[in-house]
Amino acid sequence: MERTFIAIKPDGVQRGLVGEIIGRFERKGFTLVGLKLLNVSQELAESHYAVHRERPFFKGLVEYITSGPVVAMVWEGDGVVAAARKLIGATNPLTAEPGTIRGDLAINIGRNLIHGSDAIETAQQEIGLWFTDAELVGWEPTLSPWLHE
Ligand code: DAT
Ligand code: MG
Repeated sequence: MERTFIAIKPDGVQRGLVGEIIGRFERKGFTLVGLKLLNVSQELAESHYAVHRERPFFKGLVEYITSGPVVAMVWEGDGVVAAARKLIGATNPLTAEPGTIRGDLAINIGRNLIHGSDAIETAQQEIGLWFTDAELVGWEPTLSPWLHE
């Protein structure tokens, strides 16, 4: 089953939007299989954002993600990687569509609330970086027949 890595960044936690954001994934019908609150180390932040290492915003990005607690999650479901990106919206919240998490709840690219893996391979890599196998819980929601024909 397809899985993706989602993180509510420190602004989402500080602004009290954890429940709001988790609720959107729950209401869509995806299955939560991993969840923890953590302070992100410099090392984890730099590994997570390694692809952006040469970008001018890299230092600020690492400072932002390490600036307070983050809610790290793994969500499961058919097509969850791409669908989560749609729920999240465009990187710049000012251009993100209304109805998306960033479009509804944020205004600044440097405070865009949430991370979501951009591809299936990236998701597998990020899940392995943030979670151990023992921290992931596979389960079959009893609601499943009402979500899948
Ligand atoms: P996304 O988070 O939508 O996957 P990304 O992977 O391109 O976007 O970039 C990672 C984060 O880096 C993004 O959430 C916000 C920040 N970022 C991206 N482009 C930026 C830019 N041009 N200026 C400032 N921050 C930027
Ligand atoms: Mg990205």
